[in-house]
Amino acid sequence: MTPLPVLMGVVNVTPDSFSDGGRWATTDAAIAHGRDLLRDGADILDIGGESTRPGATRPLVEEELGRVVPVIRALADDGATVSVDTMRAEVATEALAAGASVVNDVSGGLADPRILDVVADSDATYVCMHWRAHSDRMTDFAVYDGPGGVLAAVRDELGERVDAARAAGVPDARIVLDPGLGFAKRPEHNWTLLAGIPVLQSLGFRVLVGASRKSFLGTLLAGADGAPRPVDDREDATTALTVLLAQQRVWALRVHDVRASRDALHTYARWEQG
Ligand code: PMM
Repeated sequence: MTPLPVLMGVVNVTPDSFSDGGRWATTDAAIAHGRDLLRDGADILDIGGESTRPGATRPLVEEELGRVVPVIRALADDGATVSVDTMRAEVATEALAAGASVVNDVSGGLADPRILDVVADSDATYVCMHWRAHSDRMTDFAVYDGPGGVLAAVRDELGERVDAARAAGVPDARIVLDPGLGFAKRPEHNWTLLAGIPVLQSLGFRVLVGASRKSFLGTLLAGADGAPRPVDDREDATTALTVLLAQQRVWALRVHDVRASRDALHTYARWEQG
């Protein structure tokens, strides 16, 4: 059997993330949450200090550093594999020095191109996500009118980001691609991208997907009054996607409820054995 996806557990050290804003906003709460996720079966912990929910404004670099560095240091000292969710070269540098081994850049090097040099000068894995604009403006960029629609655009734009990473000296083996669900994407774009994972895999890189609790699931599960399903009630849909994406042989899944996805993968693995 091909390997199961790696589970990346989310630790948002932010007051305002859409999925869990404020719940782990202090250093101690974030460290304790990271340890809980490890016990639940996380393979990687993804520590972020900038909310990317639609409309969010950016923290100062000092604020972002103050949020993530102590959490990364503590969890890396525990022996965890730690990822930093940042678009900033300075934050990536400090995170790697504190023990992170994955740089998860939701802008794919567009927000701060120097981050590619930081990654090239390290041994870090680079998660290169499809992105078009910062969160305060991204909904204006959710337009995919070209030939092949959203799937061709995301494939081609990720290909351009791969070229930039290669030019900075990042080897292919350290690059992971991510379609960036919800980032300048409307619900129908997300579903098209999920159905087109093999097209993105055809670029020849590992693929990571972050679907957990996102608003397109809230739209899918809207009540009879049209109100989206609240963010804390999208877990069953998220877990269904965990199984479907495991069948697609993605390399990693970025999830909030690691235990639910771990149980789903365990069940899937047993099913595959027959
Ligand atoms: N989504 C969010 C944040 N970081 N990183 C990657 N690689 N892929 C994603 O889809 C992604 C991400 C936003 O979700 P959150 O507010 O729950 O962290």
